[in-house]
Amino acid sequence: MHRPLLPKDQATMDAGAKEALILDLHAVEAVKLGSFVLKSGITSPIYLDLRVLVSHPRLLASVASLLRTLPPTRPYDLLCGVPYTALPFAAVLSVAASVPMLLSRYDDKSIEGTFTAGQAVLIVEDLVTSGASVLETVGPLRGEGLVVADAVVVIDREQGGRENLAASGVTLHSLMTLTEMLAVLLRHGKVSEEKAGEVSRFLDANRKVAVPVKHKVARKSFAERAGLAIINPMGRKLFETMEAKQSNLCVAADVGTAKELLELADKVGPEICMLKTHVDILSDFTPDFGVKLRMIAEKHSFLIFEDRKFADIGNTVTMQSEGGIFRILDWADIVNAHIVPGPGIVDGLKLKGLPKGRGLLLVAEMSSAGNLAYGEYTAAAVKIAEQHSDFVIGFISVNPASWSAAPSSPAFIHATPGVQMASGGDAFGQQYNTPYSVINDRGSDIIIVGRGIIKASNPAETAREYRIQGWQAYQCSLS
Ligand code: S5P
Repeated sequence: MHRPLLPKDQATMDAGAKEALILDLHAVEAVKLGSFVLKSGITSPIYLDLRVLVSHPRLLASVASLLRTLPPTRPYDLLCGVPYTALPFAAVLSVAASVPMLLSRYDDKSIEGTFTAGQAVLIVEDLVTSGASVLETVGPLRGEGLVVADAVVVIDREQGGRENLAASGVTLHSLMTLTEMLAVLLRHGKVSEEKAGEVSRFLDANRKVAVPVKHKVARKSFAERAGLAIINPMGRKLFETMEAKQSNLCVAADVGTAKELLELADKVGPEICMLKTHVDILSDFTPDFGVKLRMIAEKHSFLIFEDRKFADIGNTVTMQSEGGIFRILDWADIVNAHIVPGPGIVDGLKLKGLPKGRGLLLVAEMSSAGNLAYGEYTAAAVKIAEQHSDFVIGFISVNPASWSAAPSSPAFIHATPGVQMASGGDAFGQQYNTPYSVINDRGSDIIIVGRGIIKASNPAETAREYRIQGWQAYQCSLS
């Protein structure tokens, strides 16, 4: 871990160097006076545009070396500039201090560079008004498990950014405030008394600029997404079933016998879009199981998902899915697979599954405590799905809203296990979230409910309650 760079106190920063920088900024027209609408929406009589510094290497170097004098509250391992103006500041600082840098992309918020969760990142920014831009960069970094405690900035416009950032756990360290800058410009005759007064009055009137609330991007409806799943008939069918039955409930039929399973399927059938099976736990399995289950599925219009979680090389999974006692591909519409073996597992399942019109869910995340499916692993699942979007219909996921680094296409469906009416867990690390949290907060589409329904005294009635909860959460997420 890198120590704070030159741990000199801000107060002791060379006042001469700061004054020279302010005059230089004025000379290169980084400071403009007039009437300007800022990113935060307020109209300002002063505009600071530090982008011009890319044309002045000497000034760029001086800004970077002055930023090095600002002591952060904790040591850091990495630097990350807020796009775009501060990127060259961070780059120059990175080279001068030999501290590696990350690039946070402005468009999709993905992060370029090498890092591990738990490392501390120092944010580098040109100006802070409300702090919104800094927070837009901090969010995805924290989403990757990185620690962000400090931001260094050239100019603090003193308009609430320091307080807004502190409220989000980020301490702001500025080279100068707008007031300090104005005082220097006034002393050197670069601004009139009248203009300086106008700027001070403006600052006094705008001490608290709130971070603009980004409007939640409305999600597409299942009907719209059915239209997007053009090359994937099983994905489309699932979306259409959900829309037609107003159900995003999948029951996990984890019962011990085929007899119980078929009875349960008939009872909960009207409420569900999909029934999930673990065929290898049925003690009385017979070859006619699939035919019987398909009849019930047709009667109630739901899809059958065998939760086999294939995890072997392509050649083996081809045989496992088609043959053996269970002959899964004869009766299951959808199966799922881990991506541990790499994309060959999808090729293997696709070989026999695609001609039968079946679909595949990739296990991108898991619900159990301490599982290893996160970060790059999850992103790899998205990539594999995109490469096989004719066969992969979506994912087993837990928090797809957090996949900002690699968001999945709306043509893919997300099904989430670990759902009960109250959050909590079981004795083996299962972790439960509520239907509302799973669909509305975590951005999933389908709730997979096992014991919450099958252990209830009236599974049909309980399934109805879960269907209503899940569907209401979906409708809420559309508005
Ligand atoms: O990460 C996972 C993936 C799956 S498919 N966590 C899970 O719990 N599952 C399955 O969902 C699990 O095998 C079980 O069939 C169901 C959850 O059951 P419940 O009784 O805990 O609701």
